[in-house]
Amino acid sequence: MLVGRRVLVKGEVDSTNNIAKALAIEGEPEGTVVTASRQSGGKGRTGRSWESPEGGLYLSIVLRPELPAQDLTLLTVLSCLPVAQAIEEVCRVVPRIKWPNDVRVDGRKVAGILAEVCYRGGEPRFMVLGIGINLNTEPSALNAPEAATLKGVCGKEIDQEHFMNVLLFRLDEFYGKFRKGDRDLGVYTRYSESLGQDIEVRLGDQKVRGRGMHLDPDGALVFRSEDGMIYRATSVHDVVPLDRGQVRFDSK
Ligand code: BT5
Repeated sequence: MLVGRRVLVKGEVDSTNNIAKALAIEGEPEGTVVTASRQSGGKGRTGRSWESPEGGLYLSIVLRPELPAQDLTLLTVLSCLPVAQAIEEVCRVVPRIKWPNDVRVDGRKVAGILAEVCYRGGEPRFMVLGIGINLNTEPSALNAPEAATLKGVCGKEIDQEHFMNVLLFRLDEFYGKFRKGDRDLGVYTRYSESLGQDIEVRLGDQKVRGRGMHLDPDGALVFRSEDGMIYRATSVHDVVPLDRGQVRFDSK
């Protein structure tokens, strides 16, 4: 087992992604997982925040995939799959994946993924895959109107340790296959809420309505807009330059 061979369990932190990044810079081998019971500065993509009160699951994995940059984008997109599978296995509901990084139940977000790829000298050095799941979070503690919690969905408290074990097993299985070139796009498509569906995609400041067609090999979502234009939506992970003088993150 690679993913989860070392698991660091923390109380409150600013962001597990920041801790995992700091460890990775110091040479932490891949597979290490950092979890926390709360985050004071949980991060979403492009500067958004991730509400992280007690009861949720917050974890970040150090990965060193040695793959070209386009594969890292696809890896980010497809990593929703093991999260959805773990939820299905434990909660007996079938979640859907909204491209690029949302896992939803009945149209409400229960989990999100933030991958940060750190480059040095133009080359990807490592990737931190951060996953936030509203496990036993009290809905009243979440200031996110479209959120749902798994406790609410299942109608009972989820055993966090069991969930974590299932999730790490699924992530390890997924990552092992991905590194060998197995992309599991068929399985992904079955969980997708974006492929073959009518969707609305934000492109910059614009919202475009259309129908999801397929994923390009780099994880971009290809869709046809209502006026017949073909679009490629990209940009699924945050890029963190690690060249000297440009590193900025909080490590606690
Ligand atoms: C995400 O961003 O969905 C990525 C979330 C990743 C969180 C994990 S937790 C462990 C690791 N450490 C971190 O600091 N981050 C990662 P994005 O697609 O940008 O979605 C953010 C949006 O989701 C917000 O603007 C809110 O609208 C909504 N949101 C915030 N907190 C939420 C929550 N707990 N549940 C559901 N939706 C939420």
